[in-house]
Amino acid sequence: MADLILALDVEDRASALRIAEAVAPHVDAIKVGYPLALSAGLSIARDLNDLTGKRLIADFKVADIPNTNQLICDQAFAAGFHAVIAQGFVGMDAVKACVHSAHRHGGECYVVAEMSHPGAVEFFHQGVAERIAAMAVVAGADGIIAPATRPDRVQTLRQMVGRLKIYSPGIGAQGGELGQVTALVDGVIIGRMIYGAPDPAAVAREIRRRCR
Ligand code: NUP
Repeated sequence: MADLILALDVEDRASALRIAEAVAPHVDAIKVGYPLALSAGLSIARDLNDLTGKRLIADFKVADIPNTNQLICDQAFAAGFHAVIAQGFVGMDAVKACVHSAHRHGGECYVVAEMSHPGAVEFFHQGVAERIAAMAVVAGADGIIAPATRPDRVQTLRQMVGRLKIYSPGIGAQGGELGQVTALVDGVIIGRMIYGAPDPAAVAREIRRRCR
């Protein structure tokens, strides 16, 4: 059984709120990334909270020095997010700064171990993703992000992280198939296949049924 996380990558507040309200009964969490945060501002988190009551994940792929990472994560949690996504390649100290911020706020931190797009193989392979996943465990992260576009890699990374959560993007628009990953992961992150559909709520309902 995997959770369904909506990637709400629309670029205006009105569409975001309309889609979120319609889809909320059929998803477990909502992920906000740069497209929406930069267009609508961080206050979108409070609006989504009030409207849906769902867990909100800030996908800012935080990737700076430890001090700046902490400041970024503190802002996200102060705005009302419940979890942040950080990059792992910046190293243990920078990841720990995100984890500590998250846990101080009663939230969670997920670390990108390997990305889902084709170009990710240039730098995330040759053992890098495995090292990041292992480091995420030691850093105390709550989970990792691993690519639904490469179920074999999700399986490999599962061996590195044990019972840590794995959230997996890449289904639908990026070519990944739901049926190949639901049994391997704790949550699937899906954007365009849901918010780009004529009836986002109907699509989300069906995906969630298949995640159960
Ligand atoms: O490796 C990653 N791949 C990925 O697609 C890490 C991510 N955080 N994402 C995000 O997941 C991406 O930024 C987008 O918000 C979502 C996938 O959206 P879609 O391809 O389903 O539209």
